[in-house]
Amino acid sequence: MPPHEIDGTGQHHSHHHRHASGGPGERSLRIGVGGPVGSGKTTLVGALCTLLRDELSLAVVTNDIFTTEDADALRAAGVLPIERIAAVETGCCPHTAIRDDIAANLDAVEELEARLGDVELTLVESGGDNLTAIFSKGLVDAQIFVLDTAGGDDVPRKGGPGVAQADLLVINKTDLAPYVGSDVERMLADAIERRSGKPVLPASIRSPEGAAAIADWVRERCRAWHGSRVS
Ligand SMILES: Nc1nc2c(ncn2[C@@H]2O[C@H](COP(=O)(O)OP(=O)(O)OP(=O)(O)O)[C@@H](O)[C@H]2O)c(=O)[nH]1
Ligand SMILES: [Mg+2]
Repeated sequence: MPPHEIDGTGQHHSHHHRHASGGPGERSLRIGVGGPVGSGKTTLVGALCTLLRDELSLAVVTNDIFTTEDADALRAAGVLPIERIAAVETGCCPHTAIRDDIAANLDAVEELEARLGDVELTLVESGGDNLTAIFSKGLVDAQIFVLDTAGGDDVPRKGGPGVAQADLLVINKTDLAPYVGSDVERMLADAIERRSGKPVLPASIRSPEGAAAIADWVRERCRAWHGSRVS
């Protein structure tokens, strides 16, 4: 029975009590990519695919509320074979609660891993306002949070779970900072102050190479997860 389906007894079944099974080395490393609408999450996921696809077996899960636009964009860009990209429509079901999004995502991740067989890294892009799901340790092993200079340079100062807790914070669109009156140095300093030593990286992903430092961080996480299997 698919998640959320109601059976003849009127009972609501969902899989939200499930947790990710398998530990380091036993399945793909699952990394969530979250952040405000338009900050560059899909662009980052595409760039990471381009930079890492020759050395790692990759899969991608996208989350849109009512469409599959992000998955369509990545498929159209040809960053991975289309069968390695899956879309979850988070708003498609009348019973959707945030916790159920974890189950729908977990189903998508596990389906990709089972079907493709060899996945080493799965990137999960969260819908813009769907923070809880992407920060669940039941879904992903690590999180990247993407802010951008056009979203206002006071966002890192204001903090919040993405800024404070993500394993990697990206300040994207540094190329736009002069045009939108944002101070990148201040954004970086404010972010560092709120993150007790966790990394912060500036980026401008106008081409995949703009995500090179982020790809290095992902590569390192993958190496730690898979041990000697990834060289
Ligand atoms: N100038 C500039 N534009 C960027 C950069 N990164 C992404 N963009 C552009 O910003 C827009 C939004 O990027 P997306 O990757 O779709 O953002 P998103 O966070 O996935 O958006 P949603 O999924 O709708 O929340 C696109 O037009 C990108 O081309 C950057 O570093 N610099
Ligand atoms: Mg997107």
